[in-house]
Amino acid sequence: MDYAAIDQISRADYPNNNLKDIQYGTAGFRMRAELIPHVVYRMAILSILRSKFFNGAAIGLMITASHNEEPDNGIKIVDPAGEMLEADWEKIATEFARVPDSELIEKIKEIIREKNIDENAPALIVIGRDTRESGVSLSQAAIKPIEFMKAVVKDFGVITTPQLHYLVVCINTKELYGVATIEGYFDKLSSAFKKSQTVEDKIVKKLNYKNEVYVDAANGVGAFAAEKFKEQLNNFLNINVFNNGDGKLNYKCGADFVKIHQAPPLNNPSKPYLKCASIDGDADRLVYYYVDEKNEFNLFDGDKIAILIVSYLKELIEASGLSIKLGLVQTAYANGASTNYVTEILKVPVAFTKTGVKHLHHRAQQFDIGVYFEANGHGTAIIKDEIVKMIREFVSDKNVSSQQRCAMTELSNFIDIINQAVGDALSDMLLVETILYAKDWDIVTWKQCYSDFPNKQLKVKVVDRNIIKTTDAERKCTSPIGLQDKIDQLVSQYPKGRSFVRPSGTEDIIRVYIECQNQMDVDKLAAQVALAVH
Ligand code: 16G
Ligand code: ZN
Repeated sequence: MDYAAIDQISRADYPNNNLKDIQYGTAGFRMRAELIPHVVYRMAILSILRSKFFNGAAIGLMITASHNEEPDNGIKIVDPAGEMLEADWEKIATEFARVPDSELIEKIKEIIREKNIDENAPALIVIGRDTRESGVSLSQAAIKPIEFMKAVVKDFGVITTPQLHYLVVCINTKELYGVATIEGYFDKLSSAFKKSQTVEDKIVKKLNYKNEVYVDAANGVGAFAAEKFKEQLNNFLNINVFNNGDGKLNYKCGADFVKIHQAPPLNNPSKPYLKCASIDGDADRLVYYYVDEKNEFNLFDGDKIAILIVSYLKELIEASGLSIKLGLVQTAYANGASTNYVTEILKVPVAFTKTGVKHLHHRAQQFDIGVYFEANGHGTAIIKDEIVKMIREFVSDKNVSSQQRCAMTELSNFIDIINQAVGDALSDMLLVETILYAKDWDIVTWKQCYSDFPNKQLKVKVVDRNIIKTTDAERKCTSPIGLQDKIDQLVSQYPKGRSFVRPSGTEDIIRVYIECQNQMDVDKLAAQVALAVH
């Protein structure tokens, strides 16, 4: 390893601008783009070390600030199985980003010693970036340490976050999961999608399903991906992309805007009852919506998408006659009506975890098929390898009934449309369309599954948000003493009331969530809980 060169480039081109409080948060580092170059340079070094730690397994580096505004940028590391960086290394990442320039080399040596890394082991890093202009020079910063650390880089340029996760998994499974190219990604998902609509017995005329969707691409990288799917799926799904990059990234558009404002994005097509989807700036979040003839806005958030997927999977599993343990993972933000629907109507178990994709992902791995979604639209389904194998074998088993085979073939195709590595807005959109097609539903029928309980989220500014500590998947707070009792007492005055508070992992605020049987109660309880937090 050429330490002298690493040190010299660090001091000359990527000096630490003394950001003492930066932190590898729930989704990596995120800040103003001009502040981040040294963090990117250092994270590339760290990723190479991590790859050597795994004796050359590919590690991903995604340069994106997701739904943040255009002047921000960020970086996150993707582990070999396509998952988010392990918690232990998140801590190292934070320390490593903060060390002064003069201690950088010493820190690298310390990580090597402590993690018992073979300096001469091979290393491979896979880089992607979103459409932000700052991403060009930042990906150069990420490539810089390669030659001094005996590593190999595969730079895929502008891609979506889920595509990067997919590529990492493909490389590390020696392409068992899929072909490790962007074309491989599109081909895998598109052909499975088309196949799902050409399964024998299923080609019946659809009376309600409309194979047309309007996609708000947040003026981000998802626009390219959506256009590519449009091309590949031409007769199957008519994709109309708007906010396709001509406007400002994430400005009054995208999944985050639509979910928070409960309103359509800029440039929304004006016709009522159009089936619309909004994705975010790096295409890992999805919500659906439509506007009716009274101009009323109807949202399908992560909860509604999750329920559609769970109900479909449940039907297929039942029809197949196989014993497969299906479960849903949600966070405290999931609307209570959605949880009730899954447990009481679908009779599928629901588990809760803390906010943050990695927590949901890990919990979902405990089911044979685990579906997980945050209400904000981030989620996917994961299937145990042995279950996938069993399903595939079952499809070619001659002793099963045609009804069972049909269900298993459908399930087998459906699995290939899922990006199991991470929540993927476009893969999720194809899943939704596959299900709506299979059920022959229009968007209004989907809406009728259940109605959300009225709810509200507030941000409360406090001096130190870390005073609030939580337990039970963030549904109860343990500190400050007495606060939970106070909340319980307030909530008990409202029938079907629910409320929890937690410190945000991405902003310097406390988040307060309230749910009641009517909006008036929600507003009243919200004001009371916010006051209690102050
Ligand atoms: C991050 C998380 C997202 C979570 C959000 C919560 C990932 C990839 N992203 O954006 O899942 O909902 O943080 O933010 O894990 P908060 O802590 O400010 O509420
Ligand atoms: Zn995102």
